[in-house]
Amino acid sequence: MRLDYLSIFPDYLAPLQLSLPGKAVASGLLDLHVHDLRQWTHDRHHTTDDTPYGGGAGMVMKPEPFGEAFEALEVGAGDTVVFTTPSGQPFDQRVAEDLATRSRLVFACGRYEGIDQRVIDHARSIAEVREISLGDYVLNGGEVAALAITEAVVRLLPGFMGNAESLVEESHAEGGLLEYPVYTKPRVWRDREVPDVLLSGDHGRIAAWRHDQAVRRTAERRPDLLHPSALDDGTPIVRAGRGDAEELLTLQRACWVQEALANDLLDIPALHEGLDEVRDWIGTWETYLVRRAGRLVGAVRARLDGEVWEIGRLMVAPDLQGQGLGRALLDHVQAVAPAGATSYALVTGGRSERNLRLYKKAGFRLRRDLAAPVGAVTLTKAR
Ligand code: JCZ
Repeated sequence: MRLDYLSIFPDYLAPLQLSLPGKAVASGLLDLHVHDLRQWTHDRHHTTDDTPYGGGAGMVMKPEPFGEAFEALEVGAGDTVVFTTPSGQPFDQRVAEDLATRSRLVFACGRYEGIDQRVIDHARSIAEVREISLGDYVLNGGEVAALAITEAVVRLLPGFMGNAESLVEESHAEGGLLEYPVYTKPRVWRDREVPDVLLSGDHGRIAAWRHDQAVRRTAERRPDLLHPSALDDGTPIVRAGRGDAEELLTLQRACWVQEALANDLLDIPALHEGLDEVRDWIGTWETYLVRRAGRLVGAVRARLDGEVWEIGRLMVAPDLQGQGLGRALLDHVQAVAPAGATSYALVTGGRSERNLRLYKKAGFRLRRDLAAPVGAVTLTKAR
């Protein structure tokens, strides 16, 4: 894996050369490059920031040095550019696992009030972009967040410090529970004894005690992890029933407002649908849903029209887009197509770049020769 870091404080990232990533570099597993962003400035003062348009406190990072850096480093298709920002997607083990599959990560570390938005938009046009938050607190810059993300990702790489076994028994792999408490010698320390069960030699009792401790801790500290939907890994996709109509209508409104804005269309039929229409289509279309923490966050529907498996209303809650939920739903709805289907078809906004990219990645092709509503396009794929 190749890792690049763009920062005006490259010394902040010095720990990367030591420690765990350092060993992975020595072994050839990692190709790691820290860059001083100021090398892509041209004025005497190596300026990387300027005052914000529209006014307001603080300074904003100028776009040009980042643009030149992307060019000099040949950032392009297949690369993932990571912007660390408090307004990004919360970082967790799933995100780390996803990033660990990439061949190249480029960390753009901001300072001050952040980076000119056009840098992120531009990066999205040349590579894949992830905006990631370490958590709901504010750091002075992106460097520490980039370090944390790096450590979480690098330890997952196949071949890193014989991780194969050690990763199996982990906190968040362990049934989604927090870790049980651990003890070592001496058996008595400052009048505190190691729990007897751990000295019993009874592996069944030990496992049961540890599990019980893990559940207690989780209930006390992280009740959110005990929610039924947090317990299953992966993305369970379930068939919708009539009782899902209210939530589906809410999701549909959120998604179609966004779709209308993206396509400069104020009038999209789906925006005017009410509960009765949604109940109707749950009855006539096969509809599939994804929930997160009990909340409906994604849906898709399909029906057979002759030999065409007509897919529609692929919706992901606006705050959870870009995490692969749309792709998971799209893959699922294709997988459940009946035997009689010989092709898939779907309609989407002609200017919904992100939707079009998703469909094209999934093998769908634009069909200008086929009819579509105003502002929309039809895409098809052979089965
Ligand atoms: C740039 N301030 C980049 C990220 N989770 C989290 N907290 N704070 C950050 C962050 C703060 C920043 C910059 C200027 C990331």
